[in-house]
Amino acid sequence: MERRFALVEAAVSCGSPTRGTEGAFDALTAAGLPAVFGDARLLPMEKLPPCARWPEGLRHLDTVMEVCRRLRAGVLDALGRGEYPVVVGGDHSCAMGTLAALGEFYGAENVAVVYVDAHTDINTEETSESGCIHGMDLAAACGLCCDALTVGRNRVNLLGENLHIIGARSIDPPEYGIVERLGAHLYTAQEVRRRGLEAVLAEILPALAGKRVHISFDVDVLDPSEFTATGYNIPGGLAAAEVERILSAVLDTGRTVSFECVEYNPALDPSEADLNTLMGILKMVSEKLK
Ligand SMILES: [Mn+2]
Repeated sequence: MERRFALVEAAVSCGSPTRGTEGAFDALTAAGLPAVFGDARLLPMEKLPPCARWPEGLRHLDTVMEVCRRLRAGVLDALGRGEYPVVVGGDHSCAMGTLAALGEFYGAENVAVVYVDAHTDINTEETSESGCIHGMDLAAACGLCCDALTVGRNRVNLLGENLHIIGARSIDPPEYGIVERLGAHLYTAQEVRRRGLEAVLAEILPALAGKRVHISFDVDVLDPSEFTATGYNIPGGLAAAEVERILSAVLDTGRTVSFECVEYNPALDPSEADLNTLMGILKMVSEKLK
């Protein structure tokens, strides 16, 4: 049977310091993304205003959590209809909503995540220096954060041992300890270069056996020489060809159940050069899934 897709919008930027990522769904839709995913069903989201007040250490908490609650409902709706959710952020705080849906639908212990990102996003509200929630989504999904960062039914939607982060190169000192304590797997961009991408993939892919796999792709993993339309341009990143290799290798396992693309900021892309780069990557993803 042919796979059917749902394109689910996560209209949030205030989990990050930079506005603009809430426009990514509209930009990608205008560029033809629904057709790329076989005339996907669209689940657009109202653009909520950033809130004016928040508790200490949790910037724009109410808006971020409302987006995540709506996103969870959208992803659950897609899964319930047998559709394959393609979540379009938005900043990476939306991963809390996606993972809440996946953890509930499949059972937290059955979910594995391949997190392709320049960051590890595994601060808690205690360790974060910025208070930006897009740096806490993995800690929240693994149940390490306060109740205010819980989305939906489960406090834990992902076990650390099933988390594989690849391409990170901007990591806060406390995050190393959290990764270790959770038993998560971290492959920095430096390690990918030192060991070679294939050696790293040869460790990750077998670990996905028996799991329902979610790919969370933050465009900031790309090297700034190839992609700059995102909140952080961190040198030493991966080439687009390397990112395509990672995504296609994971998709080829046949184990993925959802895909997420975050942190593209069309406001920083007047020439649409990066939109074209991203559409190329997403076309490859859709071909692998068809
Ligand atoms: Mn990132």
